[in-house]
Amino acid sequence: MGLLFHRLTSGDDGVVLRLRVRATGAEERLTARALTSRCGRVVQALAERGVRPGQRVGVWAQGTLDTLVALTATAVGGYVTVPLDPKLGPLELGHLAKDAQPVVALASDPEAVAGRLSGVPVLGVPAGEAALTTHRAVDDEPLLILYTSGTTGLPKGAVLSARNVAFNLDALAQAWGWTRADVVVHALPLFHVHGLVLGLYGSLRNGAGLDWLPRFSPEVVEDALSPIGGEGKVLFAVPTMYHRLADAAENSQELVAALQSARLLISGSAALPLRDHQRLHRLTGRRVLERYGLTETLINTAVLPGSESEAGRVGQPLEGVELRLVDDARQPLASFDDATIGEVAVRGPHVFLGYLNRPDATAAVKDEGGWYYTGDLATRRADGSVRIVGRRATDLIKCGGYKVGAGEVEAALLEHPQVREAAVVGRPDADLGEKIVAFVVTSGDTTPAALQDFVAKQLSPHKRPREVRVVDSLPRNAMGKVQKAKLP
Ligand code: MCA
Ligand code: AMP
Repeated sequence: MGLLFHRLTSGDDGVVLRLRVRATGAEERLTARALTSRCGRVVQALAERGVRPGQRVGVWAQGTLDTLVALTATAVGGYVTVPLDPKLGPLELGHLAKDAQPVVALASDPEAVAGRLSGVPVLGVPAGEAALTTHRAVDDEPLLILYTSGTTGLPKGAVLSARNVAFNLDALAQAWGWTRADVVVHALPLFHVHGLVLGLYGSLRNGAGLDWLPRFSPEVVEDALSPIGGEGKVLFAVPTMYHRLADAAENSQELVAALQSARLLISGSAALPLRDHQRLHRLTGRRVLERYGLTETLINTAVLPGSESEAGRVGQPLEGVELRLVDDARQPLASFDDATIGEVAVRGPHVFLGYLNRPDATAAVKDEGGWYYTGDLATRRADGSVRIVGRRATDLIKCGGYKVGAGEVEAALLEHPQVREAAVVGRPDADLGEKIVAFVVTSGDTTPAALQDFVAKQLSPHKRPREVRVVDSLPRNAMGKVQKAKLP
């Protein structure tokens, strides 16, 4: 498999990274040659500070071109990258500092994050250039630690190796025909698989480059997709973004034309409702292709170009991905009838190394044979194509494509002095897929808005309940356990 990022080995003058901010009209670019030498300088600066390959380096994922440089440099330099959401709250930050213990963190605006990750010095992304003397090979060592929420407790750090990432990106390149002719456009955050691994690292391994839009709006996507005499681009987005694009396209021929110009429209991170599939097809004549994955496994299945869309249908296993459906005892089900429901289990070189410092949690999801149990419920057709129909854990909520554990939000609410009891659930929402709804029993005169703000400050704001309902009591069973199914 050779080196991790083919795009950096050429050192040509093609634009490899472009960043657009609609509000300011700003557009910044870097060529492959410039990116390579910017990375050389970052690696040099880390070495000057005594940071050695294999050590963990945090990168604050701020909305700048320098963030893309830092995330590329830590990868090619052989460090273990820990991407950090600049909006992490104190509950998450305290845990992350102790759990991942990065030796240093890079930030394009160090002042904005100084002191947030206790004990971790912050280094600005150096501006100069230097020869890049290291180039990460596809090895089995950790490349990334990505924090992901579970049903209870604090987020876990999923450790992914360079081989996990390279193998998966190669399989996606094959499925989508992703080549050096493709520029990816996305407006996703850079601290999750979708925006970072597929968007940035995928473009550096497979494609011509990435157009990154640090803030999503239909208008900025329209600008970025519009071809200037060149090839169509590939759009990566979560269903909430496609929903908002469909809304905006109802009244904008320019946006319709921009979407029509794309070579591929790819959706993932959550289910794209059939209604939005159909609306986008009606408006543009184009099909949105779904792919299905998890932080721990990267991408497992993808709908191939030219296929029809169907609710929940996420395509066939990628090349090299073993996939089966299992029953409650984790025994394989033989059915391919598109009716029998089982849990999706996967095996292959894309499955993560494990959770950082959590062998117990790793053993709960990955067995000795290498099978990873996703918790997602699905059916399967004779051609192997998978349809996701639900999820085992009702305490996992997918809101706007972000995974949020109900337990984490409940724990944050219970930190509030006037909250006596809290139960958090996901409720269907046309825009967000699922919205986070909290039922609380309070002992004072706090308001729903105050509790939303409170959670938005303790945790990343996207984990805040979009609705808070104050109730007299929570339904409980004889053992005192909250019965969430009985909540209104
Ligand atoms: C609102 N905000 C607040 C409050 N209310 N801040 C503090 N206190 C409050 N009470 C702020 C937010 O911080 C944010 O600030 C702004 O208001 C809007 O935030 P929000 O309402 O959360 O945004 P949204 O409009 O709902 O966002 C929709 C979105 C977003 C853009 C689609 O959900 C998104 O980017 N989703 C992508 C998730 C993703 O990448 N998932 C991939 C996981 P400001 O305006 O300053 O920003 S990887 C994965 O799932 C697997 C592997 C896979 O298959 O891909
Ligand atoms: P995360 O841990 O944030 O990576 O989220 C992984 C979860 O997102 C999976 O277990 C699925 O429940 C969900 N998911 C990702 N892609 C899709 C998709 N195309 N359709 C339905 N669910 C999806």
